[in-house]
Amino acid sequence: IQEARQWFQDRGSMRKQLEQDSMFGRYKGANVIMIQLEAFQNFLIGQKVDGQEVTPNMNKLIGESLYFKNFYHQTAQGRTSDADLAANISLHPLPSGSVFIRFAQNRYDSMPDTLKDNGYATGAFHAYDGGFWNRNAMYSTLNYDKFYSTKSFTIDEPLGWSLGDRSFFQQSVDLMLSKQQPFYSFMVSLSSHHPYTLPASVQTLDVGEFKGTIFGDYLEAAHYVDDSLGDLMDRLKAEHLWDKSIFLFYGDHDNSIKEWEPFEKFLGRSLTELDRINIPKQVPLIVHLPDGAKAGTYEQVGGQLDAAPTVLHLLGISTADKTMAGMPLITDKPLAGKKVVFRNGGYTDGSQFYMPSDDYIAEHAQCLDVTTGQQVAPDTCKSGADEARQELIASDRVIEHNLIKTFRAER
Ligand code: GP9
Repeated sequence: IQEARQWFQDRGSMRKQLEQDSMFGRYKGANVIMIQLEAFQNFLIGQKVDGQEVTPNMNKLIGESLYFKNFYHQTAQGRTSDADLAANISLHPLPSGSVFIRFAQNRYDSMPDTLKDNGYATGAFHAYDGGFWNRNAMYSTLNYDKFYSTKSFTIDEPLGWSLGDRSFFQQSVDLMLSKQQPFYSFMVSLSSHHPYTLPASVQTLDVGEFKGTIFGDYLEAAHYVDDSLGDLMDRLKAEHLWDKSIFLFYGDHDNSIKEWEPFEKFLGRSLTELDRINIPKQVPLIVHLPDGAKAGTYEQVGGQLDAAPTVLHLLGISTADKTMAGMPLITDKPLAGKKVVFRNGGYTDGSQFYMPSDDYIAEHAQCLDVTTGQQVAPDTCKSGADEARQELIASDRVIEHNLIKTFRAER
């Protein structure tokens, strides 16, 4: 308990120091609209297929937003629920199972709970069975005012597992409009779920040589999601919410397509060792600030655990005493030495990338220099790997022993 307490106190002190930063509290009182996009990987951004942009709306948004191109998902077996845990609770998933299912009764220092304490109306939106990934129980633990599951939506655009994202986003805005401001709305999309087959009526991209393949279907689904997101942004502008809200989205996890050939064809090059690590792990993080400030493409590494600390930093809500493992990414200066830690014990700090052996990526552990893409002496990654292990141990202890309850009792 003492070790875990100390680890999180140290992390909280690091965040405390950043409260001097000019971005801390710059958007105090803004609404927050955060979207978790199903299986949405970073390699799609800015790419074309047969001359057509796959993500035209996102590409355009990047011109007026912060785009983190070295942003990683940190999920494990709990997939979508792990991404939600990482982004809203800033703790790591466990080595097995889903925290949403195994530890839904714990206390957590979550973004919805923290925002509610600060006067926000909070809502989670996902047009599917509320029991999936145990969301009903977990969202009640996280203290959302309301979880809008499939029962709250009219299925007027049946697609894939449920309601199409286009209608899902629009109906979610209808629901948001009935809320007091400021609000926090967390939306979880679904239309780009494996195996990605959408009806011909919504396939508007000519995927050429990928037609009839799962990779081609994935591109179609991504294009549909991008288009739905474009409609959502137009609607938020029309409703005068756009310039009153921090709007951000990230991908939840990889697309489970475990062959490299279509990626190589799509990207028009053979993949390096580093590509094979990065492609399945990188998801986009795009953040639009109410005044469009700080637009640009950022090299700073980050991961899903950084989402909640980033948003709370912008709102000027201290996370110094929160049991969160992430760090704010939107600050005056890039964070020196910032690491993204993965559930398998791997990490990257933007200079090195350490990956333990993995059936899919490589047979042996790899310690790569990110600039050259070359293997370096394994010892180069040793201290980083030790720190990654400490972070995972601290996070696991908190979850497995419900330590936030203990820590809160001590406050
Ligand atoms: C279902 C959705 C899918 O509610 O979140 O989760 P996944 O299968 O991607 O983990």
